[in-house]
Amino acid sequence: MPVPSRVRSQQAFARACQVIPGGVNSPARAFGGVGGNPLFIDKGEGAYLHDLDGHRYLDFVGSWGPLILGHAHPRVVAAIEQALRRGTTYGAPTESETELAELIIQAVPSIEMVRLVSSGTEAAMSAIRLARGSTGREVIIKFAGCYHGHVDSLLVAAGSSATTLGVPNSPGVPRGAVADTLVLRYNDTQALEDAFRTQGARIAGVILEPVVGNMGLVIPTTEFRSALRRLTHQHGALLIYDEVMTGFRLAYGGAQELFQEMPDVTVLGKIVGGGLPLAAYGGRAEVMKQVMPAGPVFQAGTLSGNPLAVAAGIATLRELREQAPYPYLEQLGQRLATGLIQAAKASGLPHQLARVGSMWTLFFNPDPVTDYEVAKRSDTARFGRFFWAMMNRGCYLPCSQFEAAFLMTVHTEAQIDQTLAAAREALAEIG
Ligand code: KE4
Repeated sequence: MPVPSRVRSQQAFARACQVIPGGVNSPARAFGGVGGNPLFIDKGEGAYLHDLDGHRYLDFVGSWGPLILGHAHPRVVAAIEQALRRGTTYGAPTESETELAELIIQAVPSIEMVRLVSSGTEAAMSAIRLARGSTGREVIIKFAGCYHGHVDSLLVAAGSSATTLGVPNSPGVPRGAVADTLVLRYNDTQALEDAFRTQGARIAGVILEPVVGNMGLVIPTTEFRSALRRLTHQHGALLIYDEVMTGFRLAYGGAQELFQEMPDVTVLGKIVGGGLPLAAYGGRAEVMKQVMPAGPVFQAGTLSGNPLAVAAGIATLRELREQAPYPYLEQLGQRLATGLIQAAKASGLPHQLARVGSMWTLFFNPDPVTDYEVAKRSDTARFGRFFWAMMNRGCYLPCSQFEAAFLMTVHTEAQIDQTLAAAREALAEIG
């Protein structure tokens, strides 16, 4: 397979490396897990990314999840343009923030009140502060391989690029910051029972990705999910669903709608901002009323509820509510998964295809991936070769085995079939 020239991206990367650490503004984009240099993007259009060298790619990253409607969706663009003409930010409340809050509350079963912030990290950080502040306790349980942004106290055995680049526990995170963070194995119900039996009275909250994207896709067992709800309820700890990736993705009401679960606090991001910097945390009113200025738990932000991001979020949620694209996304996901499994079987390569709706991962792993230890046994070198073989065939996948890929409402069955044809060739090539 001829490798297309990417000289403009290489020149842009070299220039960026002079002034930006690693040439990127987030390590997840650094291609550290697959080798080579990141592509520099000229534009996105619908299901496609265009790089500086004029190559077009079917996009299965969607900016790591936000772009469920594809790039530059007309309704989202129009909403941002309209808001832009009235200014970009006021540092004062607007009715549009209330409108987005109402949309979120209508959509997400467990949310009665919500605070808007600017990133998933900020939302997760605020959610654990709220858990500690509202319970008066200090221990937070997280699960190895789950990623909740780069807040110190959760940057322990974190997934996503903290794993891709092999730095689960980053320098600069002081021991004190993680002294009250208890890291357990995902899907390990016994370990969860033991933790609550021995330290239940100290546990402020448990935070998890209800379907993990940051180890690659990992699905919770029903036993694990019900133990989470039972034990947190029994011991007075808050159950925090980090739905930054799954919110509005797996269902309009997120994973908690899919699983019919009711966490105490939900963290949202990505889709809820329609591709602009906006995230949120919300939950039961009695808990959220602890947040300042209604209550004593501090949290603030200059651009929280930014009018442009709110406009993009409202347009996105309205489009999702009206179009209800989840059956279509499920149909596309089934088509893709079936074809990938067939292609991987034909190649004879050890593989696992994990999928929930429009989130999926092809693991190069002989064993079903149920937790971080298993995920880390995946053949990341082979994943890297697959990544580039697909890229050279016009398919832009997440640049790490430890990331989920995403489908968009603008993907078509023909594009899925095109992708499967590329995958058959790519798997044969890397065999
Ligand atoms: P942000 O601070 O990046 O907006 O959100 C942090 C976050 C929180 N929770 C979950 C479940 C997440 O997946 C994320 C961010 N996801 C990564 C990709 N897996 C974002 C990509 C990046 O870091 O550049």
